[in-house]
Amino acid sequence: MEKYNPKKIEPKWQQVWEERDQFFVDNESPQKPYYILDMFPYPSGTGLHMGHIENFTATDILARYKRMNGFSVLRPMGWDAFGLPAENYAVKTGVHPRKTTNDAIVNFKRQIKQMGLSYDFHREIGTHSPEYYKWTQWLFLLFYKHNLVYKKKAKVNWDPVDKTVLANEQVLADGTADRSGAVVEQKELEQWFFRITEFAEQLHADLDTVDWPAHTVVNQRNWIGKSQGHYLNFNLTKTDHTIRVFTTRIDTLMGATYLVLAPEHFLIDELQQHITNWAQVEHFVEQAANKTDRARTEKNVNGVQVQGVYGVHPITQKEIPVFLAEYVLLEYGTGAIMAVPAHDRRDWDFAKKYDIPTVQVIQPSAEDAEKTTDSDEMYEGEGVLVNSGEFNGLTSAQAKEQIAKKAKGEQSTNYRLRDWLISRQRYWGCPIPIVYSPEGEPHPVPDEHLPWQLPTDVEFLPTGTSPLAQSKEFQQRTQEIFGKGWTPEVDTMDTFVDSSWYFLRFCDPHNEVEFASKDALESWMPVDLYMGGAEHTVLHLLYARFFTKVLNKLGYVQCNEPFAVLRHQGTILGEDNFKMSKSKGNVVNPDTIIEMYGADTARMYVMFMGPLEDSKPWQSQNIVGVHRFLGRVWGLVEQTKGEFFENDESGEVKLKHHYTIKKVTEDIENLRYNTAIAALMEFVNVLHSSSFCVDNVKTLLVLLAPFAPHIAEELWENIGEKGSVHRQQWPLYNEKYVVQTNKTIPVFVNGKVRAQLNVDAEISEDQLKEQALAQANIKKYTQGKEIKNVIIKNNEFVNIVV
Ligand code: ANZ
Repeated sequence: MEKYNPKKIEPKWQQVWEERDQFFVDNESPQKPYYILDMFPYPSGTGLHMGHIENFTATDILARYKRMNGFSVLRPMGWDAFGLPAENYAVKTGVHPRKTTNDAIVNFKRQIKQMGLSYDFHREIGTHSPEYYKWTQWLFLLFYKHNLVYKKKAKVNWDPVDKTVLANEQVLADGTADRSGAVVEQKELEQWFFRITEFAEQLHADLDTVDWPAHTVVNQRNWIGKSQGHYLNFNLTKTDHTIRVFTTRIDTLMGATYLVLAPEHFLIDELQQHITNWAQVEHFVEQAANKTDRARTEKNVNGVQVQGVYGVHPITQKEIPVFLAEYVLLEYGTGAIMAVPAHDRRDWDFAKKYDIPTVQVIQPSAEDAEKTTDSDEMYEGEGVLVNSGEFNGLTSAQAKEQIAKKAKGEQSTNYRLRDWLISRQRYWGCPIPIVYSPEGEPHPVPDEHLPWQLPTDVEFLPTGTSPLAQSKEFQQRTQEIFGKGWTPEVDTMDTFVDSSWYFLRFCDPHNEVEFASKDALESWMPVDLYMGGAEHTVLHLLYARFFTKVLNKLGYVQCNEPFAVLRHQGTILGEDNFKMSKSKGNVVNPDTIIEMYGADTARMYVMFMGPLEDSKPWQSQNIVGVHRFLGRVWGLVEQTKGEFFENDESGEVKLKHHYTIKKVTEDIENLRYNTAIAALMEFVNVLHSSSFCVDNVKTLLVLLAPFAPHIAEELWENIGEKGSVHRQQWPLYNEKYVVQTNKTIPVFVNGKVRAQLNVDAEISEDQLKEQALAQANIKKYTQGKEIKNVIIKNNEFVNIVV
């Protein structure tokens, strides 16, 4: 008998699949279209990491399974190929980013093929290719035409080492850049923006329509930051000006003891003649201007009083002081607040520091008072009004209405979301297709000049201006086409723009007249399953949703949300339980694993490690176990080759056969691969210890095929079957033979056993609860009583607290 040798069979089948073009999927009337997408990788010089392997294997299993169930599966792969690492490498070594990137892509593809991943490489795209970025530019101009792109001077985070603008989330809490470590500066630059704020409400509301992990939805909502509140005007003494504030807590108005303006607020200059400490105010404004938003808002209560001017409380008509404070940001709400130190943590800290009176106006309910961890005097929740004159005794909700009426508050909804700044002063990105007339007016580059090519004659020196500005060819090209004195835009686009629409291009990647045809988009979109890491995806997901909504509104795509279902794989940690990192020396390299055990073992082990969405440590001895399992499968099938027994199976084998089909099917549908693999292992154990017929082996190989595609294909051939195992119909089970493994679960009411339930061992908690409450004897003990809690522990007992 030949031994299991993955080194021999894996390259063989990879070549056969490629020659047969096995994973090609056509756009011509696909049957049951199903779109499975991985977050496409940045092709880094270090190759695939374990996170990629986990992500791509998980979707590969589903893709292969879906094909065997008669679906036309769109499973593409491409490269998010523009970006800083390749450019920084060029700065250091002089090697052109295109070369570094293309070399990395070759390596990624080699590794992906070695893993036996079933991508349709006819649909490969790279965001750095002119065929692709032509359409990125076309989309930019479409947005421009519809007033969804604009240019304005903006204060930006400037990294003086990388010499580029950074997004807020690239600036760490201590005010340094996450990549270079430099202290980030603030700089005013003319920048291009996408008007994403116009879609804030839809981006918020439509989160109700997607099947995404709860914490990802929460992150999206937080980023959008919707809040309902009121605008309210405070008159000022000595002038006709008013301070307009935005507050979500107008019910606390009677506790407002001072007003605050952001240091950049326009009123400050207008009030200059009345301000008696102008020098102090001016100095404060200047020093605040150099700080990042984060440095200004985190644990910072620096401020200064604006002396000589007072606000007038709209209800009591009392004068209250006006301050400038770093924690109030110009860009949010109106850039001014009414401060209520008794009910807002930052106002509280600020008031303590500057000795401002505090008035408690909200009394928590007894229950809330118990829960709150706030200091005795500071309470941020809602409750009942006190010290509020005519409003005393009202609840916060009632008071919001009545106080708003009396103080002329205007109801309004606000969003924390800002417009998306897309200009980058870098080379390795998509050129912004804009040229300037000699007068400096921006004009779109006409469609016939797209792709507006990225020039190649640039030096990779970070000078602080965009590298494209040094390209002679770029300047000449612009003058030749548009005329003397015309100049090109030299900034490139944020690479998030490239990845905001790539999933649309995959539907129709070779289209030369449209970014994708309507038919193709209608066939495939939205993505049925989108899979990728949970980290760093808030913005990508938001931007992709924004693009989809714009294109939906303009009639280009039919769907309103791009990703119907989203799942995140958990992080694979090093053997030492720490995040894999070079410095810790705990990185497991996929190439080494394939070399040692083969791709089938690597795939199966990574899926067997634990629940897909959990983070879990690599364990060398366990991968050996998985490898041994595949060896057992090999031995079992080889040993019995041609010598199958009659169809008269022992009862146990038959039951296990049907049970395994059911279990593996349901587990794959729910991405519970670890338990599916465990079921396959049990099945093999039973087969080992009994006599069985050929049907059992066929079922085993078909069920194994999505997980370990090479060995399944080889053994399929070895037992004399025709055609690819991956083109077999997924097996069906017969309910009749699926024995439910039942168990008995005691049901307690207030700690006393009142019933015994006989249920399927895998019953869901909800069903279990329902069944327990429906028992006659349980009803007897719960009737007419309030059910306070139903505790279910690992489906071992139910305890009802009344
Ligand atoms: C009075 C008040 C009393 C507030 C209270 C809170 C608690 P969200 O929910 O995030 O929208 N605020 C408004 N504009 C601001 C700005 N530009 N910079 C910093 N803070 C600002 O937050 C809205 C609340 O944040 C507003 O409600 C305001 O403080 C503050 F017991 O007004 B509140």
